[in-house]
Amino acid sequence: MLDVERIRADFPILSRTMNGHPLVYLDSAATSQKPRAVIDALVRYYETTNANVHRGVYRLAEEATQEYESARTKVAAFIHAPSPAGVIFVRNATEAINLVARAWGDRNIHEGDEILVTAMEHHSNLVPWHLLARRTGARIRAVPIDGDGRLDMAALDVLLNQRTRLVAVTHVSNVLGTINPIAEIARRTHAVGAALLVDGAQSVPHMPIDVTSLGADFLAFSGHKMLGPTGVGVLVVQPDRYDQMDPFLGGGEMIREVTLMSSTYADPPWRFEAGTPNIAGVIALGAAVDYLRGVGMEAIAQHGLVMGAQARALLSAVPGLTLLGPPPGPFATGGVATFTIDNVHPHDIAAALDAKGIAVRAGHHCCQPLMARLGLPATTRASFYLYNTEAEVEQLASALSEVARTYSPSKSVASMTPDGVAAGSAAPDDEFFREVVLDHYLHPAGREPVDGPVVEWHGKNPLCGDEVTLRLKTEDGRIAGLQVVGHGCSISVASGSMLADRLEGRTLDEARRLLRGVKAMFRGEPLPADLDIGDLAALRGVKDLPVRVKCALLAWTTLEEALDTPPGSPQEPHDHDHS
Ligand code: C6P
Repeated sequence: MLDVERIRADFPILSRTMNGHPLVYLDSAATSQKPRAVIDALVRYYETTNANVHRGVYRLAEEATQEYESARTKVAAFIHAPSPAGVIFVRNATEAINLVARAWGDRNIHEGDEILVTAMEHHSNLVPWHLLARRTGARIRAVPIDGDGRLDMAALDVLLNQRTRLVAVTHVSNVLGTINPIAEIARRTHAVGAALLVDGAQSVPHMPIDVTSLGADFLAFSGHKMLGPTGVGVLVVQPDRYDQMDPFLGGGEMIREVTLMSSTYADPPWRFEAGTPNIAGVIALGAAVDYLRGVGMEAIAQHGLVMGAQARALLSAVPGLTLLGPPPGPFATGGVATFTIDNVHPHDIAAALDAKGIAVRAGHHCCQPLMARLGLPATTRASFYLYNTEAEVEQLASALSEVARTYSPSKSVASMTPDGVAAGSAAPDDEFFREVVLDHYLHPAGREPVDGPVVEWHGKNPLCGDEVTLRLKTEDGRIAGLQVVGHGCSISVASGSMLADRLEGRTLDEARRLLRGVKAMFRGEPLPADLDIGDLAALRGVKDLPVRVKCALLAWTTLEEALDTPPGSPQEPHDHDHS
């Protein structure tokens, strides 16, 4: 059992308040908080040891080099790499995977070869392979998941074949918490002669890892998710794969000898660390590893299971809430609780929680193919780490119950509670904002169909899955009919409803003028004194929330395109992306 109160005392940020409440940080899967020991390591390096590494022939530079290389030894021991030479420092897990795609992939993957990914991969473990496939003519194939959010191992067997060169799979899903059976996947991958890359971004911070017994040829992870600073990540390479890799970035540090016409290269890992590395970051990552080992990775994994189980029990009692992924245990870490609530957009959930000081992530979590597989535009995710308490999970559950009540279709606006509100932290104390936005959200205007010839435009915000379709009928320079349909968060739907409200029956010039005014308002610019924006005034505060400005503008930028359509042009549905 962890002494969580003692651990919390090591994390200065956890004593902050947020929107008048103690901060409840439930977004460690995005990035973890940092203990004092890590912050001190950064500061100490700059105050006492700052010099470039592997270059200076003076004592200070030797000290810096020694600390940098000692962090490499710590990281190697942490994940049981065969030797520190197998540990390459990069910026993050994303760069680690891209390094494999370039240094190993460009040399070993050819036209007609197959790269196997899975339906639960983060974009970081998809896009580098898309790019590689484009460069080489290789083919991407994807292992599906089953209804419980687990990998379909029978499908893996069907997909693996003599053309498979690489299997790239996450160890733990950042959305579902699923733990993939890596050792078994490695056995099957190696049986067809392919290599295995494991994305350890969500596993290395949360459980004991032995890269060799996992059977991973490559293991990628990020320091910032395991108490370390941002800007430092790790690629672990098994020794027998080094000879299959070409240098990727060229420059200082990675060379043995350079003439004007050619160069030879340093041994790994330095061959893959061109230029001055993130010295302070690497040293502080070493401090993070010390901290995690001091607490104990077994105990941290156990704490994740306890948090996850408690979250599942409490959250499943929230009306309309559906949890995704397998329950914590052998098939899931418990480090994440990802869910949807009927009739409430994830952005609204996150904003309402923020108003209570609770930080969670909402959106597609950089897993758009997984969202498509689940049939969801977005979800909300609470994620836990060693400093989270059972009391925080209780706070989360009770705040979510309030959110569910606020959005229940039978809810009357007048009886809303001040905090658990749609618009949430856009203006947590602004009653006008809350009431007007929620009213438009629950009873949107402009839903009635428009008869006759219309111009139809479709707008989408892929960040959160918000969509809107405008059907516009014009007669004699006037808007004779306007239908606004779609789905999205409260701000996006309310803004579309206000648009319909304000524009029906207006001239096209008036519509353009209002459109310019609304765009100016979201840029924080003053409005012409004679421009009456009606309920739209309630959205003024959104200008301070850049992510939500996109939600608020979606219907308006879609309208702009509809208005700019030359008369007589084909009235075909048209997709436009306003991300
Ligand atoms: N996932 C999340 O909120 P970087 O950005 O390179 O440090 O990590 C990328 C990455 C790769 N794989 C997995 C499984 C991940 O979860 C992440 C990062 C964060 O889920 C930020 S999108």
